[in-house]
Amino acid sequence: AAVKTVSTTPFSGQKPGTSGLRKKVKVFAQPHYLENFVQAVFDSIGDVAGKTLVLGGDGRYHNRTAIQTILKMAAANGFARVMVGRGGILSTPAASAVIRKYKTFGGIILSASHNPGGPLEDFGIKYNIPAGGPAPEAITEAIHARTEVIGAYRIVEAADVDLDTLGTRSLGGMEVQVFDPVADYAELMESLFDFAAIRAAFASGLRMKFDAMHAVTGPYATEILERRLGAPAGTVMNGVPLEDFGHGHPDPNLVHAHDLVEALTGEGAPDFGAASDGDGDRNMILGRDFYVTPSDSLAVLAANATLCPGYRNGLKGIARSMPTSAAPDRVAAKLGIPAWETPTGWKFFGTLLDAGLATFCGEESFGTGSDHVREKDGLWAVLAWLNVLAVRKQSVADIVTAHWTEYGRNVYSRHDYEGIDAAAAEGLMEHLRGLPLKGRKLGAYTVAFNDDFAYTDPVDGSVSKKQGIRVVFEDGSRIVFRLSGTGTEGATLRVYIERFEPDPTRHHIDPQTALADLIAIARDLAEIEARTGRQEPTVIT
Ligand code: VG1
Ligand code: CO
Repeated sequence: AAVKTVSTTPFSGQKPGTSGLRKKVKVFAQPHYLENFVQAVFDSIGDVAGKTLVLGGDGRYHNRTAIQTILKMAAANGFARVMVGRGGILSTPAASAVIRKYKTFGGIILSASHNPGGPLEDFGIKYNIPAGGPAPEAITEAIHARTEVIGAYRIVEAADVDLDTLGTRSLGGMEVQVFDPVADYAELMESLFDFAAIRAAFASGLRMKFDAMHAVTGPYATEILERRLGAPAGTVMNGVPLEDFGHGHPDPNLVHAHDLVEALTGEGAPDFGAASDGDGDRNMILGRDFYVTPSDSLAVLAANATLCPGYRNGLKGIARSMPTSAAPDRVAAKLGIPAWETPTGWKFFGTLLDAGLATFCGEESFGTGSDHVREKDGLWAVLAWLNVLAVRKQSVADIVTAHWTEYGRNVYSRHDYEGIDAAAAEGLMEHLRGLPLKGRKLGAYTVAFNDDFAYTDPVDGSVSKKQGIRVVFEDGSRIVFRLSGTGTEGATLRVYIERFEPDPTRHHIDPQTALADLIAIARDLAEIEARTGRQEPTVIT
């Protein structure tokens, strides 16, 4: 096929955020928009000639169209082979696993994660490096810089490739290998967890619901939970991936995964519930009438890691993002292993995992994972919990409350104000940045220090600034303010609130009650209502 060089002009704003470039489908569908970004990626990652690329996405609207374009551009740019998940499907953690297993020159993942999909909704793209993780900031900055000066892209003129039949075909001299997106991933999970114990637990009556939210984990969960582990048919809900996620918001939290929350409520509810997001990297964990915060989930899994065969020899360290609660740090201290605190976004865990400084990682935003891949991994967390439940034979609630009794409880909540005016949001952050708070008394709390979190990567020395305003009190309580880097409309303010409660008689108190005074302080301090017009957050987790 003929290679065409198409002249183009730069689009402004092709700057990857917390996890890749996310925009409305309408933006991506403009002529040259996707092409410019993809060419900028190929121009920024070194010599691609003769290399292999992994390609796939969460199945949302525009996924197949984008894949056809990227295949033709990969061929024109000299790649020898592209491995595509059948149907264009590949969860984010499965993409990471496949990049690592086949030692490819990285991969391109098409997803806007938990953001809604459809012609009027969101699309996204990101490049993952050969280690399997999201490109670090140096690379995303180079890609962005390239998009600002790009003058041409290369593409072959050829017919679309069949993505639905397994096997290898040729595209302009390049090999396109359509592979089973589930098999390698399922095999990896089987190598980490005690499938025999989990199978026995299901056989003796453990009941579970997994909500795939009509997103990418449907086929993965059905294969692993129902086929390989013998959970009854119907354990997986909403298991067929749809281009618009059934008009849903594929975000596994208490607001958007309401079907699951309802299913886990009341007498006769299953023992265990879990959900994952659009691209399969997030997880929410529920017991009967019990919600496990992602921060607690990481702490509990770390404390119980040796029950899972893949982690029988213990953990090298635990890493968490800065706004994540300090519950995992307490486990690390007890285990005598390092606890790391990184900026928000999985890309910051990569160097720690590569260097063998951490084994488990997590974020308060429903992200949990380990060194088995370089992305957070929703089903991994679900299987880790199943493994722990199968061995300990206790309820989710009993395991978590026993954990709090042993370690104390880091009472935690996040309040999101979505879709606020971008200028107002910037103004609010600027206002907080300048506040002289050290030593000031706010209600019952005295400010120990406040800053804008900056991080120096302990492995490669790279520095990331302005990663969130921290107000830390003398008793260790914290309020953190950040603006989201994944949204596509206006701005989203995230307020993270945390207080340590050592007293077990107070562990049952609802976090919104236990944190009420800090929540009020946060609102006052940031002047949220005056600056955004909002009296209440849109989402509380
Ligand atoms: C959010 C979360 C962050 C997560 C990121 C990508 O980013 O807070 O912890 O890593 O989403 O997750 P932000 O900048 O909107 O707060 V995913 O599942 O969208 O790839
Ligand atoms: Co995601």
